[in-house]
Amino acid sequence: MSMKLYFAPGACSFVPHSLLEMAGAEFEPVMVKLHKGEQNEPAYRAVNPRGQVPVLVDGEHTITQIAAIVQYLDAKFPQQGFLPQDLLARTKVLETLAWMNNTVHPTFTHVFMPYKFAGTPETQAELKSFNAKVYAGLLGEIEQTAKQAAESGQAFLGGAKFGPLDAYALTLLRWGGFAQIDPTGYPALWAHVQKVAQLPGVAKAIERERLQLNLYKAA
Ligand SMILES: N[C@@H](CCC(=O)N[C@@H](CS)C(=O)NCC(=O)O)C(=O)O
Repeated sequence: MSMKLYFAPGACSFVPHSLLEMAGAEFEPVMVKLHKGEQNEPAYRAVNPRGQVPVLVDGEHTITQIAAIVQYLDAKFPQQGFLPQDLLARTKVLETLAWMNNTVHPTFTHVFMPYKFAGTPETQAELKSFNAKVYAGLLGEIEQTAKQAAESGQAFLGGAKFGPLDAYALTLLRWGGFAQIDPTGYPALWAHVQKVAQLPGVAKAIERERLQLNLYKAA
């Protein structure tokens, strides 16, 4: 059965995008231009009524939400070891994945799309500056994870193999550039992200999305 991934360049859909490429999966990448509002058009709402990427379509099945897509791809490509086999190790990876998805990611959304959370320009400006600081602190937590992994000789954030935490960490650190956060201020994470970016499948997803890793520009 053929798969399709609806993605937007630089968005959180990079997580399943890089997993699919790492698995060498056959899939059709379908680009959704969020800046042009394509996610709100009826054609896309028919795919995902919530108007978000990523969406994975596998045959007649449509799956949304990174946490669900990741578990689906892990089961579909077991040889990749995207999630550890060991129950506790797997649970801890899912714990961090949930936190990245339900805490770190929405904090950035308050910086990038403050109009989704407040109506007045003043409140939006306050949301933006306040959450940029919160976001810098949350990236600091991921820095600690990367540091611990490096110090203990663990190749990837979730264990010995590349997985969703590595792809999400790359995405989240990259987003920091939009919030005036210098990625080099997180040395272990920045080193890890640069290493992950060179994995052939990840590099392929980066190339398709035309991503620049360091978006930071000093004010
Ligand atoms: N919890 C969702 C988050 C998805 C999400 O926030 N997607 C963003 C891109 S990173 C999006 O499609 N935004 C479009 C919009 O809000 O208009 C998931 O895991 O898939």
